[in-house]
This record gives sequence, structure tokens and C-alpha cells, in this order.
Amino acid sequence: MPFSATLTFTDQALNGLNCGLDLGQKGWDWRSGSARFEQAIPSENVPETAALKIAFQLGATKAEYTRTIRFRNPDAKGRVSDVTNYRRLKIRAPAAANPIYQSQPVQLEGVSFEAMMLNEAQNFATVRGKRPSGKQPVAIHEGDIIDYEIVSAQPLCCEVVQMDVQEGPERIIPKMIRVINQGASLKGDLAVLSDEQFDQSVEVEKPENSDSAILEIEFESPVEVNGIDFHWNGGQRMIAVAIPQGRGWTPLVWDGFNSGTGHHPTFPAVKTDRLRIMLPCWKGKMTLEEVAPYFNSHQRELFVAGKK
Ligand SMILES: [Ca+2]
Repeated sequence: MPFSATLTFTDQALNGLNCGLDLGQKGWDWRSGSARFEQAIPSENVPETAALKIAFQLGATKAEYTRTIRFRNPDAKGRVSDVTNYRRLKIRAPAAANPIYQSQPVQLEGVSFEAMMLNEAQNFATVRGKRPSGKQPVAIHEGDIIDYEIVSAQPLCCEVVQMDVQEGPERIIPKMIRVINQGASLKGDLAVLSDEQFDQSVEVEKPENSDSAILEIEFESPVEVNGIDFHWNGGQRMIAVAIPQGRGWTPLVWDGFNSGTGHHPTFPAVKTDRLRIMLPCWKGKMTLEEVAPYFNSHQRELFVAGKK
């Protein structure tokens, strides 16, 4: 039983154009746009738009509808590409698990769908209609309520072209943030570390011969926390987060986090009045733009030994 039958244009000029998903040699190539199309049809006969009849069968259910396809409205590169003919959907939905880098999975009707970001960064995400100033992307969290604009073009997955975050995890304002290394300090207004803006920063000042710093965050009282929105002056760094245990410190997570992709420290929920972030500062100036611990009630608890 075919999932998709042959697609048929009803415009007379396009008679004989094979436009099935399994494209023939003379088919309309939905990736390279007009290039193949022009091989098949003389350019003077190419209409501005044409109605495409789409029919498919799923099990015993048959469906048929008509879509208008545009052939003459080139993009910036002078092509009529599939981008011109995207089917667009605006929807408010929660982010599914692991929304980082290109992947912005969307939960629709309780089912997670993989969705790619057209841009490789999240640089065009906004928060409640506003875009944070500065260069850093907005970190998206599992369960964030987001107004998405999704397009469907590829057979593999849908794509996200816009995100406007309406609700995120509740951020916890620390009582104190400091660097505990001897001879090191934080220079600047610490209030900028939780202002959801990425344009102002706090400089990590440390002795010349030191290649790392330990940042300690202290809360007013023990709080439940399972992630930190953490933005610095760019790039990937191996960063560890730890909590006090007995006389020492137990790591919660250690990974190559990247301020430019939204990949930030998340870990199983813990209740603590202190956290430490171990930062490599091997060369150049390191500045912090956002250091905001949070508790995300939607975050899955991964890798918790003995937990069912
Ligand atoms: Ca900030």
C-alpha cells in the first residue's frame, strides 16, 4: 500500500511532469528547485503558480487535497527552492528532551518529534517576544513552553524557523557568587549574571599561572536545583558542577558545554545550599554573561542509579 501516490499538477503547461517523491530524471527537484524543472519544461511555459493535487493512502484511509505551488519567486540565490513552498505551522507546544544545537525537538499531542533548526544556532530565538541583547543564543530547556513556527519540507523531519519562549524553568537567584581560588576574583556587577541578557559581563580575574577557576554559588537556604543557565564569552569548555558531600565535593556533571549552542549543565535534581562550577580558563580573558541556577520540573532524571 503506497504511502504517497504520484503527485499531479493540474496546470496544462505542466502535463507530463513527474513529481512523485521518488523523482524521475525529469522530475521537479524539490531540493534544487527550478534547475531540473527548467530541463523538463520550457521556461516560457512555466506558470507563476500551479495547483498540485496530492493524494495518499494510509491503511484504508484515502486523502486528497490541492496545494498551490509557486514556481516564480526566486530566493536570494535566484532559485525557486522548496523554501518558497514550505507548509508552515504556528503552534504553542513544549520542547521535548535535549533541545540543543540544531535539534529543537517539539512535543505535539504528547509525542516528541525531532525538529531541526534551519540556522545552526538558536540565534533567532526570542523570549516573550523580545530577543536578549548580545551574541549568545537563548538556552532552551526540556518542557519550555514555546511558540514555534514549524515548516514541513523534508521527508525526514520538520524544521523550526522561529521560536519564542513563553515559559521556562524558574531561576534561583543566589545569595552569593564568588571565585574561591587564592588570588582570584570576579570583577563587575554580579546582577548581570541573572538578567537574561548577554551583553554585559563579569570578568574572572585570576593569577597569571592559574589555568582554571572554581566558582562557588551559595543560596539563602537549601534549594532544589537541576540545571544552570551558563553563558560565557563563547566556545566550548569542559566544565564540572559539584555539590558538597561530607568533607569533599561530589561532581554532578562533567561535560564539554558550549555557550554558543545552548548546551549547558543539567543534572539529576539535588537539594543543596552550595554549588561549585569548575572552569578551565587556560588562555585569554574569561568573562561570564549569565550564571543562573534553576529547577526544571519537566527535566527527565537520567542516569540515576537505582531509581525506577
Ligand atoms: Ca546576563
